[in-house]
Amino acid sequence: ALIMKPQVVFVLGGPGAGKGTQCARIVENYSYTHLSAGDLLRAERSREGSEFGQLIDSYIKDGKIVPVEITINLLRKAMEETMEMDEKKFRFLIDGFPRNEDNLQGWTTVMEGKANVKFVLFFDCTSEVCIDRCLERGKSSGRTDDNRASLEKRIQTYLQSTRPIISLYEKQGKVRTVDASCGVDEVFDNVKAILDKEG
Ligand code: UP5
Ligand code: MG
Repeated sequence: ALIMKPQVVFVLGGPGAGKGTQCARIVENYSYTHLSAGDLLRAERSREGSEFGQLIDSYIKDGKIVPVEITINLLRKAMEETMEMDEKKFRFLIDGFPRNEDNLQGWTTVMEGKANVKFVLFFDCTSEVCIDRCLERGKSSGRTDDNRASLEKRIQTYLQSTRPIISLYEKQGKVRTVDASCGVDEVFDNVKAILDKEG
């Protein structure tokens, strides 16, 4: 069978910017498979017999970025499994990755030539909006990092490590920026305009 090369859109933005929410909307309307690196890490954390459970747990609570060897394997496996189940599913939204130099290097090492990064969808809003949304969600999410102490670290990590990655892609003309500070529907209108243009 002819196996298509995976087509990837990296979805980036601060904690709580709405990456997961908008990816869910995209999946309803376009032929993309959503892979959240954070969700994959949280699933691995609670997988029986995982050797990385404790490490992932402490990194997430501290808002630190897990070593890429772990994350890239989870992503690669998820992409492979998706394409093995349905060869038409070769378009991926990779949500919350790459977050730092280490992530980017790991991606390049493992995936260069094996997947095409089409562009970066960047959900842009202020840290205040990010914090408010995560604290609001924290009332019911059960996420160990939706508290003020973890959030401060997540924001710090985002500003120090992830923004430079977005800037790097920006220099390559690969960033599509969405104003993420408005309501969910309005943000999605903006997303649609981009995806309809990019195909
Ligand atoms: N909400 C969403 N959109 C809204 C809107 N337009 N108006 C009002 N409210 C809106 O949304 C967050 C909350 O806001 C929700 O309650 C939603 O209803 C509301 P969501 O869509 O979940 O935002 P998202 O950007 O996905 O926020 P998330 O918290 O998932 O972002 P993070 O990037 O912080 O979390 P992630 O799961 O990606 O990573 C968690 C941790 O995992 C990281 O801190 C890190 O420790 C680790 N990690 C790695 O180490 N490596 C990786 O590659 C990935 C993660
Ligand atoms: Mg998310």
